Amino acid sequence: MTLPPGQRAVEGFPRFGTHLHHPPPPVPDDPVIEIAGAVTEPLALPLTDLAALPRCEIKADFHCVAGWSATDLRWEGVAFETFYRVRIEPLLAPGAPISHLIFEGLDGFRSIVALEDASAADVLLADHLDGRPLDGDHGAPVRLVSPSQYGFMNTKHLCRIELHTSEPPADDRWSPIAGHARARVWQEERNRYLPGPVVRPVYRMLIGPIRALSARGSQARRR
Ligand SMILES: Nc1nc2c(c(=O)[nH]1)N[C@H]1C(S)=C(S)[C@@H](COP(=O)(O)O)O[C@H]1N2
Ligand SMILES: [Mo]
Repeated sequence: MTLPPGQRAVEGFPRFGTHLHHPPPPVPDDPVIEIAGAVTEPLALPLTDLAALPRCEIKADFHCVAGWSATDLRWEGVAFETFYRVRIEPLLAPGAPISHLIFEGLDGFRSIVALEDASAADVLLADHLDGRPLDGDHGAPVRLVSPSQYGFMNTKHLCRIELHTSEPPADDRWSPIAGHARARVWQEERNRYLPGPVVRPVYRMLIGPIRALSARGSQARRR
């Protein structure tokens, strides 16, 4: 098993995120994905609509920028490329060449992903993990899965996709640990300003505390 540079395999699949100890957001009774930004008219797409699109399944490792990797996860859902072509493209304003998308979660988390990266064949709107519906820890009711990009691109609890014709400013752009704009794992694009290998040891120190806090808010733990 080969992992991307600077990654170490962990046992299982921990809950992890900037949500820290906060419990997962409640899933609305009738969840939607809002499509907004450079569209002729914003739309709230009921999640039940995903069932009308062809299903796909991938097996992939998951890599957090802090340095842990969960291996051999089986995700099911709809290929993002399909969703984009069938549900988003018809809404686009003419002459609005989309370059970036903002994926937003019910907890307010956001990831800014280049359309080129989101269009890769292994990028999914996933609603199942290892044969079971996605739980709160891993992003219920649906999350973005982009295995070739670090975890922070993989927005959980997805509720909104905003379309942009140029790169929007990142929320964390002034932070010394600002995430890389592409965040490709095999290129080790961890940090916006510094090379991946340089930030490895600093990021690794964050794993313990963030993991412990995230476990405190875990759905599994409160069951
Ligand atoms: N909505 C939301 N999505 C998120 C996060 C978050 O805090 N909130 N954290 C990101 C980070 S940093 C990582 S590593 C992965 C972790 O996914 P997991 O909790 O399923 O392991 O989710 C990403 N997506
Ligand atoms: Mo992460």
